[in-house]
Amino acid sequence: MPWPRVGDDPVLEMIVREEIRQNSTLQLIASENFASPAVMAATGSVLTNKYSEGYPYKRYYGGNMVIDEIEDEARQRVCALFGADHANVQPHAGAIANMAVYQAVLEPGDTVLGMSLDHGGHLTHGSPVNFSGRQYRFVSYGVTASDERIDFEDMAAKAHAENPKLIVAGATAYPRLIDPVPLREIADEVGALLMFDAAHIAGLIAGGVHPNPVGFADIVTFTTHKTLRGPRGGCVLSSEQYGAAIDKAMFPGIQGGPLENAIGAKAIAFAEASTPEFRDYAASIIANSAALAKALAGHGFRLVSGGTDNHLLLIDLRTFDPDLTGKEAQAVLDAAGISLNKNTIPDDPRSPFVTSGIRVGTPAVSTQGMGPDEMTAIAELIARTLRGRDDASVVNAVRADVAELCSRFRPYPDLGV
Ligand code: DSN
Repeated sequence: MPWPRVGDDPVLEMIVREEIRQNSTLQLIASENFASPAVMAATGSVLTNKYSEGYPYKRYYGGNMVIDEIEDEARQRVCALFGADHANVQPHAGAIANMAVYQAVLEPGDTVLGMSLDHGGHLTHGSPVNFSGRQYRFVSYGVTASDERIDFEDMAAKAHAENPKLIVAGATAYPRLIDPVPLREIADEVGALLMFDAAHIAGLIAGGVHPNPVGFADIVTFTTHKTLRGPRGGCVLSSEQYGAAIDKAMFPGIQGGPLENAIGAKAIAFAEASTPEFRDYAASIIANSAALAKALAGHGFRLVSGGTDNHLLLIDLRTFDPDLTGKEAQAVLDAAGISLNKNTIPDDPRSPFVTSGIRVGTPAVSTQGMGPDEMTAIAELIARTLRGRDDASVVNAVRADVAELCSRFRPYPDLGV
């Protein structure tokens, strides 16, 4: 049978255009990365053809002898990587991983403590527009007004007042290290379970530059495609005590057939993340964030919390230009070949569709091998674009400089042109 090739289907040509975009523009979205060719080969492999509902050696379909080996290998590798007892590698996404945990340990209406979305949490940490906020009684904690770091005092007071069954830690737009020790202490004081959503920082933990919540949290969830640099997907780690309930919640509770192509790719990513090279990579993410923070502050941007300990920076644009919104900044930077996202800052006076901030991340540029000198250059490109945002010649000149920079650090030299 003749399979379609580039030229037969416009979508295949669109994929080539996306390869060119990724090779020639700057990817500063904090939750994105460049997966290795091995991870992408597994994602695009024949594993996509297989139905394997169930778990290794307990499937509802035949023909799973190889698939069982692959999924079991993924589970063993991720347990070894993070020192966990039990792993479920089937979640299609981080949101599904969190949903399965809630389904495993909560009843509808139970009280949960989670970080508020507009202080850096996640939709699944209790946003009223998300299933989490609709099915469970979430109470939010956030950051202090003074130093914009997690307000552990307020979290403890709320835990004592509300008696939550579960405390959810973790964030998507928080530039500081999250220490699992005070979280465990607060959970123990009120007899709550502790779930740590490590989606953003899983690679920093695997690379040894952030503390490992396994052993402190009862359950750890994460995505595999952010700092961990694997395929898109999720994972849940737990002690054996919660393993069976989480597995049952994932399948048959929520998902049907797992994406075994993604699971094969996860296994490869877990092996990649256990190498000394990955530890160097994780350290470079942190060093690059620090360099970018310093350079951006030098251009007049205010960094939420005054800096960064991780892979991202949250920038309050108002000191740079009080009229500049995150929405406008994202659009003009896109035109200049710099991809990032608008983001609310704590207690943002503007709506989440407009925002006063942008979020900037270093995982992808660090994968490309860029270092502190390139971070200084990127800060200058961002500042130049935003200062000259009304002048197309400025934006076009930056776009040319971005292309020149990226031509020296192409993530996929064999793809696109
Ligand atoms: N979309 C992810 C992020 O950008 O942080 C969260 O789900």
